Amino acid sequence: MKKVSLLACAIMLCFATGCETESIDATNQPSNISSLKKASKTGSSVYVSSNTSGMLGIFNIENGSSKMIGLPYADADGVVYDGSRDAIYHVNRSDSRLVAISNISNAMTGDMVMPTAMGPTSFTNGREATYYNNKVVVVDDVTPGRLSSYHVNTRQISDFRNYDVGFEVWGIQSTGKDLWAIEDVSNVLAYFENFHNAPSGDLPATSEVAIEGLVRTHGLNYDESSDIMVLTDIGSAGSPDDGALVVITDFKNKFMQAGDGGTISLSDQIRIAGDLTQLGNPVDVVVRAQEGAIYVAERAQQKFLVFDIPMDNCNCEPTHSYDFPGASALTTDF
Ligand SMILES: [Ca+2]
Ligand SMILES: [Ca+2]
Repeated sequence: MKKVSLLACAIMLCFATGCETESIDATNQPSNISSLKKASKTGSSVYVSSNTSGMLGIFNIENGSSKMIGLPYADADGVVYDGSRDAIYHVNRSDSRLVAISNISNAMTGDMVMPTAMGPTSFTNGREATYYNNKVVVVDDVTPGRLSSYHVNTRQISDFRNYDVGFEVWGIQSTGKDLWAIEDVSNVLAYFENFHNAPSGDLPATSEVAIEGLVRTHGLNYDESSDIMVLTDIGSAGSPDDGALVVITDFKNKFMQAGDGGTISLSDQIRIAGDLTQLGNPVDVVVRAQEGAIYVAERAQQKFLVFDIPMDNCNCEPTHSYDFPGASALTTDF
């Protein structure tokens, strides 16, 4: 990783973030969450993309520190962490390419990092990304939507496969060889069984389930260890204060019960919504039951937010709220 120390960037970012050093901890968790079986933990960082600032935020949830790293592109979206290489793969929307940035945990505030690999231009409107087994899948938010899969490492990113899924896509996540995807401008969650073995071309979803009460979803994250799915609801894209989070516990069973074409009802969801939540257009989310926390990229309010996982519907305040201009996507290294 090439570094150029940029004092100006650091000063600007202190301005943008207020150089917050608030501690992010995980106290007062619901008992059923804190008693979950502990999985092995690899890191303590949340990586947050911006689609306006040319900055990557790295927030440490153990000690509350944060770092702001400069990038040679202003507009970024999906970000994924590769623990085997200490690298991130980042959707560079300015140049419509997936890029790799290595030694990411050694980057310091004010550094300008340069990608160590850059993929081909095979998407035009990149959004979310997900990682599985040396491959990164990138959403191309065109109509109808596409998914591009790449072979990745820190030195090379090459085309692997391309899929036409027949609907506009925003959030995606691999769980093993399978893939979850949300249908933009709808309340529908799609599941592609054995996605990573499918050949290029038209790819219909294995099953599609509607989420009752959800207006328009963008982000999704499934925590396999606790079987919790969280979906974001941006409400109206033009309204900056009507966002929500939908938490679905015992998710796999509820998804199977609903079946293809079915619905997960409001009574099977926990909803975080209301004037205390600071949610307007939540575009990406990560849920980690081990930390009892939900991490959110909130685009309309331009914030990185952290919530406790609630037991019931609530108009909850975030436990932490950081100004983050252009917040567009996030991931964790744990
Ligand atoms: Ca909204
Ligand atoms: Ca994400």
